Amino acid sequence: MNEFVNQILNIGTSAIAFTTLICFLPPILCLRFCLSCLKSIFTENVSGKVVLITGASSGIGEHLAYEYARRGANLALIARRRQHLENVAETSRYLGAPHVLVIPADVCKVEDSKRFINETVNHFGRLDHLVNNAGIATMSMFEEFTHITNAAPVMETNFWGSIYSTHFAIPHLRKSRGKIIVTASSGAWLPAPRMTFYTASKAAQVIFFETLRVELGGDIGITIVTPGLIESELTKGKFLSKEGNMVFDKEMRDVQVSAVPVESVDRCAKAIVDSACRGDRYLTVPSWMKVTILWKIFLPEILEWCNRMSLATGPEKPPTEAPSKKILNFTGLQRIMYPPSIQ
Ligand SMILES: NC(=O)c1ccc[n+]([C@@H]2O[C@H](COP(=O)([O-])OP(=O)(O)OC[C@H]3O[C@@H](n4cnc5c(N)ncnc54)[C@H](OP(=O)(O)O)[C@@H]3O)[C@@H](O)[C@H]2O)c1
Ligand SMILES: *[C@@H]1O[C@H](CO)[C@@H](O)[C@H](O)[C@H]1NC(C)=O
Ligand SMILES: *[C@@H]1O[C@H](CO)[C@@H](O)[C@H](O)[C@H]1NC(C)=O
Ligand SMILES: CC(=O)N[C@H]1CO[C@H](CO)[C@@H](O)[C@@H]1O
Repeated sequence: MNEFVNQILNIGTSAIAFTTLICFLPPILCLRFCLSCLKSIFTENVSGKVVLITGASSGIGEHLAYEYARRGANLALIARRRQHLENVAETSRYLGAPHVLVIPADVCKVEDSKRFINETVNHFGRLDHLVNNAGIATMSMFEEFTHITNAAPVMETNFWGSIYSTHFAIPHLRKSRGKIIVTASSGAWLPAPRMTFYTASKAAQVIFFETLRVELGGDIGITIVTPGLIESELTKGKFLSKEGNMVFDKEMRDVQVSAVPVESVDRCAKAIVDSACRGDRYLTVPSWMKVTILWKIFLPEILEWCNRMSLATGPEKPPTEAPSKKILNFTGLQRIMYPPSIQ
């Protein structure tokens, strides 16, 4: 019987899905538009509120701190490099953050996550926004990892790191009817070679927080951010090597980024805080990256083929021979497409 029902559904659902889409999509789009207008008017004022940012020592996290600071929020800044955090804290105070707490910690360690949430709430008495932003990337082919466990820190940082802090923050966010902001990545749906672990960790993050959003209902808002390419240490060429060390390699960066325009980190941070304050469910910056979702759904073979053709090289050739790097080199587009800070 169940087989029969499934057979009927296999045939029938496409037609049903199509008609429901035709009937429901226009009113839903209208409603969504009206709601987004309303949300822009009644946007959250974070002045005097408490915002915790992980990965605040550089890149997107650092500039999120500045953006929240300009709006008068109190900050708790988390990362491993204390001196970098102290510098970010000083600039944040100068920009308007009333109180800034610096807590050096490793998001991969569950005890550290417990401690920084606890310290923040003990110090400020509340927590309003939790920004799960700390993350690392890889730039090696899967087969190049001779010790496969060398790649484990990617999942530990990007996935587990954001989950530990969320676990300890939720009771406090419930009290303040607060928000969770997650810096995932467009890599969550884009199969970029040399980034298997990175893209997997980001896809895991996206579906985790989508599911959590259903569990939480309206009590805690969740904004999932899927950036394209943003000016930061990551796009300067910082990544986890196949030997398991954090390294800087500008040539490899050129291979991976190629002639794709890199968005300014200031604009990215402003877009994220605007979006979080509006209570958006999703944000993609730069917004043109959204078109790649359509490619993924309707032209997956072409997307995979283009990525393979431009980025991948056989084992006999060095990665710097990849067409993506050659295009960048021949056209001289780097000066136009990359912000000066990462050239
Ligand atoms: N830049 C892009 O193009 C881009 C695109 C899509 C998504 N993203 C995502 O954006 C987020 C921010 O990255 P970014 O681009 O701004 O790169 P970034 O400049 O390298 O910043 C990464 C931040 O994460 C922190 N971090 C790394 N591992 C940590 C750990 N175990 N514990 C605590 N903090 C840790 C780093 O600080 P310490 O080293 O001091 O600990 C640093 O502050 C990441 O999740 C990244 O995946 C970036
Ligand atoms: C935000 O709230 C603060 C006080 O909490 C107030 O001084 C400020 O004017 C508000 N800003 C806006 C844009 O409403
Ligand atoms: C958390 O804070 C409380 C004080 O509010 C303290 O008693 C407790 O030991 C702290 N726990 C951890 C793990 O830091
Ligand atoms: C435009 C550009 O960057 N050209 C470089 C291409 O690569 C050669 C050799 O690596 C460089 O000498 C050029 O400057």
